[in-house]
Amino acid sequence: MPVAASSTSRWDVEEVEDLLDLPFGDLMYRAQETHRQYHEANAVQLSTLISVKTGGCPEDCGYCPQAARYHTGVEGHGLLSLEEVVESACAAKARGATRFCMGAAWRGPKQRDLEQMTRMVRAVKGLGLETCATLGMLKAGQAEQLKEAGLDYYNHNLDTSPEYYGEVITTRGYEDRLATLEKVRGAGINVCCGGIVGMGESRSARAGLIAQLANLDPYPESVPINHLVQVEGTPLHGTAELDPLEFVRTVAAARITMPRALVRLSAGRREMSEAVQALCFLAGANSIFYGDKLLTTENPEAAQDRALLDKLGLRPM
Ligand code: SAM
Ligand code: DTB
Ligand code: SF4
Repeated sequence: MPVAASSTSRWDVEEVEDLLDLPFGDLMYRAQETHRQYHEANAVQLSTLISVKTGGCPEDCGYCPQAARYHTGVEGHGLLSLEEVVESACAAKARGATRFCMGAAWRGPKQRDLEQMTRMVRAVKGLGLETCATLGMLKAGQAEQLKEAGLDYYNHNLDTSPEYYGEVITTRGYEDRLATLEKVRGAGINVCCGGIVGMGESRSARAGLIAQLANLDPYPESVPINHLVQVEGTPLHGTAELDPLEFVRTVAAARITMPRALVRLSAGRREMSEAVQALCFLAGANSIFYGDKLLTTENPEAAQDRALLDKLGLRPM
């Protein structure tokens, strides 16, 4: 089936489904074409994560080890000190990361929390790193305070399609997420927004997610594509494994529909073979989480990632 080369920025779900349905080689070819037109072919951006506040979250996201209501064995802690965060950021910079992403297991930050966060953002920015934060839903005025402190990116994921969303999360709606994304945009902060694949969703739900992301106006500067990390105790633990090539296809669809974005091969890399990761890079992924830990789960060791990039002839941006 022919897939129109889209010059418009609007993507119907069916158009994205048509992409996902392409013969694998054709899809990869399209993704490479787009990738090489808009990006340096062999450069990968490195972001390091830190969990500045872990566990005890009141939300019910079915994938998340940090939700208080699931018994996952995650050891929670309150907000880290400024010194602890700065120390981690320095270490990340020394390892070669260029972006430092601070995550907190909140439904949203209280004003007191936000003030602490602005101090952290200011300090990390002062080290010469790009700053990113993911703190949950924002209230009016909070995004502006973060921007003023020097926040470059705010991560807030749509996670899945609007239709599948209710199967995964009930304590906040799709509209709430879109409202936070608008506040981020409105404050002039770059948007980092993506989703999770492998939660038992259909191919058409993956198309629905990608279409939603691509139709944000403008589409996000940064698009994390996570593979579900199955954590015992969460409702999604035990979900049937997704064919890894479906994950690769989703990355390719993100690349084609959001040509200028950094597409990040995000959570779940530790459970992925090097061959699948290589296919994700071919599909247009040009960013990774770099460092031994994501928020609460393991990521490949930094040295192992450097070796992989080296083997593939990829160089850090
Ligand atoms: N609490 C804030 C929120 O949800 O907006 C920020 C932190 S939350 C952990 C950030 C994102 O991590 C989620 O939106 C989800 O996409 C991703 N995530 C959480 N648990 C995951 C898992 N087990 N596998 C893959 N991605 C996950
Ligand atoms: C995103 O899209 N993925 C990151 C980051 N944004 C905050 C988080 C992945 C979390 C994986 C599960 C964990 O380590 O707790
Ligand atoms: Fe809380 Fe975020 Fe985990 Fe949802 S994803 S339970 S909001 S920490």
